[in-house]
Amino acid sequence: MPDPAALRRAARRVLLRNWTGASTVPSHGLYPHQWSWDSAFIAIGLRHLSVVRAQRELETLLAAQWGDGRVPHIVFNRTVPLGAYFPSPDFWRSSTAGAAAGAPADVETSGIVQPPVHALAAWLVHEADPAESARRGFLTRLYPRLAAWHGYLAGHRDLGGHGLVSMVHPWEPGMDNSPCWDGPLSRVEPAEPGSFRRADLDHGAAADRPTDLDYGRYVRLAADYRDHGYRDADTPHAFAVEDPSVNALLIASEHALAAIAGALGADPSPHLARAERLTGALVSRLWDADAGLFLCRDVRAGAPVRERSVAGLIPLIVPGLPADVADALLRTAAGEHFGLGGAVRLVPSYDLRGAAFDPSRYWRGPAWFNVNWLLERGLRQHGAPERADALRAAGLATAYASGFSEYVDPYTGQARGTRDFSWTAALALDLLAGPYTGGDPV
Ligand code: 2M8
Repeated sequence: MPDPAALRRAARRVLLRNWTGASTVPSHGLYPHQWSWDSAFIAIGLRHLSVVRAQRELETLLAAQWGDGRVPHIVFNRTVPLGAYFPSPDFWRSSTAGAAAGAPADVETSGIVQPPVHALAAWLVHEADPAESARRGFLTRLYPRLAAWHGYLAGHRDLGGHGLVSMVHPWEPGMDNSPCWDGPLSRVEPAEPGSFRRADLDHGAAADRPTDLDYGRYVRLAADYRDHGYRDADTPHAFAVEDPSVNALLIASEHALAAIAGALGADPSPHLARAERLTGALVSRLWDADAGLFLCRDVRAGAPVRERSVAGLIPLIVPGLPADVADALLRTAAGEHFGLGGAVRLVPSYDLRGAAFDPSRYWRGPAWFNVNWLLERGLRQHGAPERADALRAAGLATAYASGFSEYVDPYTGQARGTRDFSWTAALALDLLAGPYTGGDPV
């Protein structure tokens, strides 16, 4: 365990350096704009440094919400040169191509989404200083926006027709090049290699990043969506996947919305009812008892994706999961595929025994800090406090020793991806502040 004061100082320095005045970049070089689920995790850490700044982080993001309720996965900083990140605002063209879907006119954004961690983050930020939150009307301003965001997902994204939310681009679940997407993505015609220029390879090692072929397919899917005005009903959505992690995060956030409604004197019951419906659909549609974890479902093929991704363990954060399912998840986490408490320092993003496992490449094996933070909460919530304590200690030690890297080799803890990465620093601060004791809605 690193010296807590030194860790806190170092994490604080990362967050101060990555703060742009209204929000935080994930990293100045590789990701120089505001990202949706990054900001949620960042706010959870920032609340330990400045509650006002944590509130601002979420409010800046939600100010770019579209009229149809979607929260875009990137909010572009107009002072950053176009070539600094691809796809840039001139690719997405949100203010024009997305106008019919209600894209804001005064800010450029992407047109896809990321996992809905925001209501959970808002609740945790509120709880850090409820009096200050009430004084500034924080929840009052955020509640309708968060409710509209969940409304967009429920109303426009149930592409499978069974009550779960589908993601329509591999960037949406946040685990960009997970082996779970290989099958569904193989049906997508890649964009011409010469038709775009990747900016990520200017900052990251090619062996740590997705391949060019993957990028060609990402570009094709995003361009198709844009060319259909980002209207879900009109877009063919060649890629549509029900992901257990995204749906679990929505459930957790729906519980948080219920708590927010309660704090505002509004009726929490619609949120609790939706959380319950989603939990039922998650278990009946994505649980695989033989594998002992949740599987993604390829909505276009109408079949489960038979790959073990850490996304299948994230439902541990869902309160009210059936006890036999939670017990099986705990066994799977500690088994040969994920190695918790045994072979690895931190839980990998993908099956240690899987054919596609690669300890260095992005979401195909490395351990990520946001995922391990979620699992730490899930373990604590489902009666495995010793395992949670050990994961917390490993998370803190590895975050510090790796220079707050974006991801690490799960076996060695060696830094991978970019350094001084915001959510790694933020979530280290949150872990440092003390173990979650079960008082929150999730
Ligand atoms: C990564 O994704 C972006 C695209 O959104 C990229 O590769 O350029 C992912 O790790 C994603 O989960 C994360 O939100 C984003 C910014 O940190 O980077």
